[in-house]
Amino acid sequence: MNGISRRDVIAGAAAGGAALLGAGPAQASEALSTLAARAGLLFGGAIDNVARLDPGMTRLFAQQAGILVTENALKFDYLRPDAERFEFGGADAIAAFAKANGQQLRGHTLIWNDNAPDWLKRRPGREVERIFDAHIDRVVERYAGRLHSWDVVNEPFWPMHGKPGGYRDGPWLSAMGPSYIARAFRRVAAIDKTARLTLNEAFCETNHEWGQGIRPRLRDLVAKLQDDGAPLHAVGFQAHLLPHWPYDDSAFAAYAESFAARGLDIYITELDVNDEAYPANVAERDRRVAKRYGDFLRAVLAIAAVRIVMTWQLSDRASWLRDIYRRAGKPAEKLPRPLPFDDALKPKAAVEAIAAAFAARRVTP
Ligand code: 9MR
Repeated sequence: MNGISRRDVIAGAAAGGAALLGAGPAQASEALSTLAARAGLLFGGAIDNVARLDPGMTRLFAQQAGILVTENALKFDYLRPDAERFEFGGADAIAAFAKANGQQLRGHTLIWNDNAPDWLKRRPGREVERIFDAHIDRVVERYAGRLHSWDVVNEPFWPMHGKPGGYRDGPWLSAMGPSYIARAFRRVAAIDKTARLTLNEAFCETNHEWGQGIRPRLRDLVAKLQDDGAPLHAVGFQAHLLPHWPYDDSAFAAYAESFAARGLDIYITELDVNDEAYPANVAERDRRVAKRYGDFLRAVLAIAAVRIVMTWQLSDRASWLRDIYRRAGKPAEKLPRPLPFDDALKPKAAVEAIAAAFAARRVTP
């Protein structure tokens, strides 16, 4: 992509977006949240406080999203810089933003073995258990009755850690073993009577060995939680799609449907498309990304139990993938374009593909 400047990229995508939606920029067209509602779905995206303080981004979220999710603000390490403090400012600001815009809000994520702060890692097991219970009580009480759903536990499995059962390693697993999962769900349910309690997992969408390793383990865990009477309402599939890995969307949809058959809702919680393997040409890259969104959504939206589709942020400008590739030294013009809206917040081909998948949904949820 030598010779293509950032301005060219933005101008090209903006022109493409306007043509795709026919009626001009996204602002003038029907919002994805409106199109989703007609398909019996909530559509939205992850937001952090950087995006919340960016006026263009806040307009985009207000226009397009019926539901938001805290990208980082409710994570343990963000809330708990040290053992004594709870820093609720970031999460409170996002909750207030959602309320002001009439949007629902998902809490992400209460318990995750990843990204534990050092102060927690140094505590003995008994103390970690006490911190776990007290953290859940304090955080869940604060937002009780205000959240659409909680990702109570995020990414329970990471077979690459080599732990028995394929569980993700970290302070909660070390202190309590896998029992921390049911314990978290029970504790949240005792406090928040309205949030849908969700188990959120990564990589189940792919046939890559990571997905193949996690899928049966998640299925068995959910069965056990339900057999034990743990309060679980939904399974979240993140869907950070990596098109250079193997996929069989119908096989994934059949897998997801097996949770629906157990009475659970299905949420697509963190959708984006890593365009690393696609051609450098921006228009072609955006076309391939759009096709991937469309193919994936058409397959999963055939499941009536799918209630939510959320992308991880809305605009390429704030994608987590940008940070990763920037740190890896990728030149600006090769940074990923994984989201429905471009750097200039204009709709890309993916918006049309998502809209078409919503319009084509033929289920009665
Ligand atoms: O997008 C998030 C990034 O800003 C954070 O640095 C990172 C670690 O907290 O988490 C990213 O979000 C992840 C999410 O919480 C769980 N699924 C994978 C997401 C992308 O890494």
